[in-house]
Amino acid sequence: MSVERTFVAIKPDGVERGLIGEIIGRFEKRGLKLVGLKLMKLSPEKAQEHYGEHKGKPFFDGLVSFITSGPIVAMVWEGNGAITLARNVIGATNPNAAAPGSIRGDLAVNIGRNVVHGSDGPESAKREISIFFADSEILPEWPRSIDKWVSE
Ligand code: D4T
Repeated sequence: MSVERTFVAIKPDGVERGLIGEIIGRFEKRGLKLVGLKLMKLSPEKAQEHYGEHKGKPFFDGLVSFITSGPIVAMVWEGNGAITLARNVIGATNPNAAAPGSIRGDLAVNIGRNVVHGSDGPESAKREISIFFADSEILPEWPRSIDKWVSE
């Protein structure tokens, strides 16, 4: 499994509900490495770009107004197979179907308030990281002392 980087965001509901520490802790504990982090308010333009694939769908306008309604926490996490791993930590899009133990399975009940986002593949990870972060805002490489205890 190769080392990947993935984009994860805590949505406004997660921030409002005081779940920032809880959510970041789950990725940390799993062993992923944080290489980018910022608290920000998303512009409608960036929100439409980020959710471009959903343009025209019935939930699109509500999704854009929700994601721009308050601060979000934008992050880049790195690790072996990080994209799939982060999706598993997050759980199914609809919290009703999300496995217990996942973020959505433990902390959310509604698809429109599912507290966190994670890239769904290598292309979207690359695209989303570039929407939210300048290259200079992400650590190029960060040798962490516990790395040898997380991956052989
Ligand atoms: P995000 O992108 O928020 O991590 O969600 P997913 O990657 O898990 O799911 P998605 O792209 O299919 O949906 C994006 C976003 O739209 C909301 N949504 C989705 C909604 O409010 N109603 C819906 O019917 C669907 C399909 C939830 C996540």
